[in-house]
Amino acid sequence: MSLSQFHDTIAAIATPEGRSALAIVRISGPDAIAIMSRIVSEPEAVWSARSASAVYTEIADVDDVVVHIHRAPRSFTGEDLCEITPHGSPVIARQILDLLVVNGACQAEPGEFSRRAFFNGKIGIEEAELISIKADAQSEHELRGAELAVHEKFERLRSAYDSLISLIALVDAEIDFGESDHIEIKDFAERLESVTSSLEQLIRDSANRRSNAGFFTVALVGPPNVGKSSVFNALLNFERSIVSEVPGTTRDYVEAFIDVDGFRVKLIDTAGTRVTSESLEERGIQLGRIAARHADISLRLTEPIDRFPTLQNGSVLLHNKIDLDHWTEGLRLSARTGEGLELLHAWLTGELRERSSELSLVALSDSEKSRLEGIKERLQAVNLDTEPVILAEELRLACSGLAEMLGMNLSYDSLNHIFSKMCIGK
Ligand SMILES: Nc1nc2c(ncn2[C@@H]2O[C@H](COP(=O)(O)OP(=O)(O)OP(=O)(O)O)[C@@H](O)[C@H]2O)c(=O)[nH]1
Ligand SMILES: [Mg+2]
Repeated sequence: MSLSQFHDTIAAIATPEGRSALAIVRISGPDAIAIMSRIVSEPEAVWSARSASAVYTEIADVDDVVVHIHRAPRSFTGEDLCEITPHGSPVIARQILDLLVVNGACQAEPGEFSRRAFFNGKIGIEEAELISIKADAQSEHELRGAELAVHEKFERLRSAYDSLISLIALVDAEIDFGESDHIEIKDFAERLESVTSSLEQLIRDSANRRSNAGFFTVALVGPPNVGKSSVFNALLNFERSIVSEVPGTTRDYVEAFIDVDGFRVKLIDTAGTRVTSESLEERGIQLGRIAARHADISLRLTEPIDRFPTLQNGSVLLHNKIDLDHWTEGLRLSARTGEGLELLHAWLTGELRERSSELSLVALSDSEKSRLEGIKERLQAVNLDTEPVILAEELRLACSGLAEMLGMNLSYDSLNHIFSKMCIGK
């Protein structure tokens, strides 16, 4: 039996548009199984299917599909839920969704399946936030980092909440039994101060968080012909940027994503820097400089004839063409023979590890930050000399703000904020 508070049935494509072996279309709600059985060639099989079982059937003129049937309340949303798996073409998935809608389902809003799961008590607020992260993460490190950030935030909020609850319990006991010697004022003040400073620390840590948008940027810079495009292609393992012995070959900057030991890296090949009278080349050089300035790591390439390389704000020297002359110091490689490429990879991995550990662990959204500021200020304004009844009320108000951030008594607006960030079908 469904305990769901929702009366309509929603449907959506849960997989991204594009080529894939299989796709998933989801339908959830009180009429999910009835609507499902209207569009398949074996309705009885769907009707009588046990929860968490699969039925292989056909949707006429569309595709043969597998339907996983989950009955309320034993499903992700807590409602009757079917997951239809057709072949991967987006055209097929869309035809199935259209059929479900024609037969009575509504198109789901972004995050609506998770919203239902939350309201029906199937997932908590932390899990809901993690679902969104799991759908968006582009690299292993981004995923792990974001998971830790969410976990850390909730841990710290929970700990502040628990401490406040125990302080409120003390004041309540004072109100109920009048046992004033139960409250040690000095101890009480210290405990309250420790909650306030833990919230302050949380806000500070999140302000320090350096966002890297899920990837690091590495720019290859230097004068013409040192082999920037050759190193770029070697790291990509693909001929993406044009290489030639003519200085000034790269005019624009070229970008590509690579994976460096689980880190997602945007690699940028730039136009060789030199004095030129050509306005197009000059513009290309300027754009390259800007890209390099914003990069996390800027690698300044040299070749044997480039004797006195100029290093700018934090760039790192990388000697190329060691097949022509031998360098004994620093990072060195030959894009032509591949010698030193592995060492460059290892060096990059080390640098990225170090930089990612600098990213603070806590992630607060702007609205969470301002709510926490409000709670902190409320706590700082608490007057311990006041009547216990008023004191309890002041603490309760601050505590209810934390409760809301922890997913208890959430307002409609804050829920919308969380779920609307998710994709459709989640
Ligand atoms: N011997 C040797 N030649 C190399 C090496 N790397 C690149 N070259 C050659 O150096 C020349 C310039 O290479 P590019 O990769 O186009 O150099 P670039 O720095 O991108 O040059 P611009 O785009 O003009 O700024 C080409 O003829 C390459 O084949 C290397 O490791 N060894
Ligand atoms: Mg080039």
